[in-house]
Amino acid sequence: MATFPAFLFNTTKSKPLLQIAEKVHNNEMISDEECLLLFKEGSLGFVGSLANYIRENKYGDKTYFNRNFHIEPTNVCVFSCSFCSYSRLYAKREEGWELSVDEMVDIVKSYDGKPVTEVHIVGGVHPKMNLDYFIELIQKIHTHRPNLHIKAFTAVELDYMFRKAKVTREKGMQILKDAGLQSLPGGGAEIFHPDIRKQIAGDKVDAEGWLAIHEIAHRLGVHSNATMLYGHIEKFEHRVDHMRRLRDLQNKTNGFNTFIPLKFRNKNNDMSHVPESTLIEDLRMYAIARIYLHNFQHIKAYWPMLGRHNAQMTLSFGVDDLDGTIDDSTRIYTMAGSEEQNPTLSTTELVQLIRQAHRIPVERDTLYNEIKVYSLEEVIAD
Ligand code: V47
Ligand code: SF4
Repeated sequence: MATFPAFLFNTTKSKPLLQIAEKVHNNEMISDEECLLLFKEGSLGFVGSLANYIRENKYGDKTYFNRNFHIEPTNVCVFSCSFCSYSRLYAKREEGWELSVDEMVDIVKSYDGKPVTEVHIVGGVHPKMNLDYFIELIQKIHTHRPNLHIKAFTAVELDYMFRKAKVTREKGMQILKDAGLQSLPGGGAEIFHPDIRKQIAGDKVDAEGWLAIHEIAHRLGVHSNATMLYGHIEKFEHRVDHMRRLRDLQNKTNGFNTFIPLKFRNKNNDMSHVPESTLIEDLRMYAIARIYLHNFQHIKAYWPMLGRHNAQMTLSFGVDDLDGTIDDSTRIYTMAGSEEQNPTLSTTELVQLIRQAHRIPVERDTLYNEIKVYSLEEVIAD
């Protein structure tokens, strides 16, 4: 049991903030209004102390990571999200790539004998890569390495795939599950509120569609993650609205594994004029997510986009999980201006990063079953 930061009761002057501290102390959920108040008035020290208490109460010093690798089938995309530095349908078509099923299976084969537990497959929405194409991909990967957990396709990709194939979302999801799909990643959520969504991602699946696809997946026993793209033109109200919708769905299904706040990066996209959030805002975002999303077991930081040293800091602000190991060759963030131009870390380096933050590294599988707890002295073989 972690010790509650009781000094907050003496040092906090604002009565509404005190009430929030009391709720956290009593393990009660906070309201939307209280969440908004945290965004508007909660200092980094205040929200950080509460979030760290919640995190340590749940896991102590344990910090999770998994050994995964990414496959990006294509960066060609029929949509045109204004924050995206990645899609190459209309502009710079010559920089587009399209992998064949066999090329992707070859990538999987290149990890034969390596101790990876998950493949994460996400890309642009290619007009010609259809449901049959992806069924074949999932089947071939699953046949080749049945123990490799396949986490694939955002709700945006799935919505397009199912509509094109003229199958219901239920049927489409069942077919992919039968082929070997086991989890959904959390991308494509961006900001749910229509006032913002129509400005930054107006032509792809809306909030209701994104949530419906995740609900269907959860009902079929396919767990998923949830993200939020923050720190651009949205207001704090939109962040609260976004997290409320996720919290409500989680109350219904309990199918989300983790929440991943994604910091907007402003290079090489149509929103380059929008300044990026500061580190203080980033840490407050993680902490407030940990406080508000009481029914989410995990809060994850994706270090390739935050930068490894900033990601280390989030471990004191509510985050219990660091993503991005082994050979994270995803290009979405390097293209969007992350300072991590070479987003790969060996397991040794990731374990060191966690230890430097005075936490205990724990390798997990996709569903957060613990594979290995690393002692402080142990030397790791990659
Ligand atoms: O939906 C795109 C984001 C997401 C930018 O589920 C950008 O385990 C910042 O969802 N600045 C895709 N973000 C990546 C994603 C993800 C990543 C890691 C782990 C998991 C998981 C999911 O990337 C998109 C969008 O929100 N994104 N462009 C940008 N300029
Ligand atoms: Fe396409 Fe995804 Fe980029 Fe939007 S964020 S343009 S859906 S690749």
